[in-house]
Amino acid sequence: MSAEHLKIQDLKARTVMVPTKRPLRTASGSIPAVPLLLLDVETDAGVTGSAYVFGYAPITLAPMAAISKSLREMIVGKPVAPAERARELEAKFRLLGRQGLLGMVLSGLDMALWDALARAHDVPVVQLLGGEKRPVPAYDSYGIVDPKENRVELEASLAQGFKAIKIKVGDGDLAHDVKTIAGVREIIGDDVALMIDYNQSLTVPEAIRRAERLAEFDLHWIEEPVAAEDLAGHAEIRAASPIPIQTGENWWFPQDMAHAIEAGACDMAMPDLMKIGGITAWQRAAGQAEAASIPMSSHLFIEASAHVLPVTPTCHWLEYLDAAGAILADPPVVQDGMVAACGPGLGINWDESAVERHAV
Ligand code: SMN
Ligand code: MG
Repeated sequence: MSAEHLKIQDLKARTVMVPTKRPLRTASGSIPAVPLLLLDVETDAGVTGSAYVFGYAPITLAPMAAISKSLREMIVGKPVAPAERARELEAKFRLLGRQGLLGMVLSGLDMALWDALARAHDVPVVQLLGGEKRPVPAYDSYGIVDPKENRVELEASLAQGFKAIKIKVGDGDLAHDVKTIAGVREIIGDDVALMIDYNQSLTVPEAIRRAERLAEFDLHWIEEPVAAEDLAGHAEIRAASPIPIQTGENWWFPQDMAHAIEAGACDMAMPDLMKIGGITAWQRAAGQAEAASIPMSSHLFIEASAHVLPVTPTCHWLEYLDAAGAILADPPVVQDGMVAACGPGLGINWDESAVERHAV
């Protein structure tokens, strides 16, 4: 069935607050429950494409639902052609710019359109992108941890086969970070990769100071040490740091990625499927990472990330942080520390009773 003959019939948006299995505490604030916008693109072939948008804070949900309602009028009757819809909507909002809630909804729409297109062909999205459902190495992503309190959980991650763990740090001084990291390293051993994420909480001099002091722990990366938009700051830290610098979850569309690479801001990249512009834009970001020989990991969006990472030339890690599992009929599965794409489509099927229970 060609995309020409698959038309958008409706766009439905629902909002939920989803409990997370783990407290999502970062040095720049906590997310006690996950605000999600659920998008369903209904088509004239009776196929529905589904995706979700991560709202970060409850305040985003009503405006994003309202944006979805207005977008509906612009796309109903048009073909399910994600790249063409993205091109059209980018042009339409050129004066406004897509950074912020509009871009988040547009990316969610892009993911739902790719889901609909793949479902209409009864294939997983990764296959539509020319790839295979190759399992991708995943790291278990924690919030701020206390090695003593979280020992059992960390050991359970290892038992699940994870070969990498990320923890959030920066909630105290350097001595506190050293104590936490040493404690986690003692639990996971030297053969499991350990990443740390400062969530933009340091100054450049402090980040350099901490990177130098933490070199003994063989860290896999230091993530977002300073404000995401401080590319020069990231580059300065990277030049001084004995530990690779990771960033990207806050890049808006491939243009931001180009600026970061140009600034020499990072050794590794981890675009967020929602902020980078969905599956359509992810492919363009992946091309940039390949050209710059930068390993590329995902941020959140486990289900869709499992479809785009296998066709990402510099595929690195999939972040396993289960934001939507509580409202999915079949949440993503980790097999020996790897995650494989599920289909058809993105493999996102709502657990409707759970959606109802968590509706806001
Ligand atoms: C993160 C931040 C905000 C919400 C979820 C996750 C974090 C990460 O920066 O990289 O996991
Ligand atoms: Mg992060």
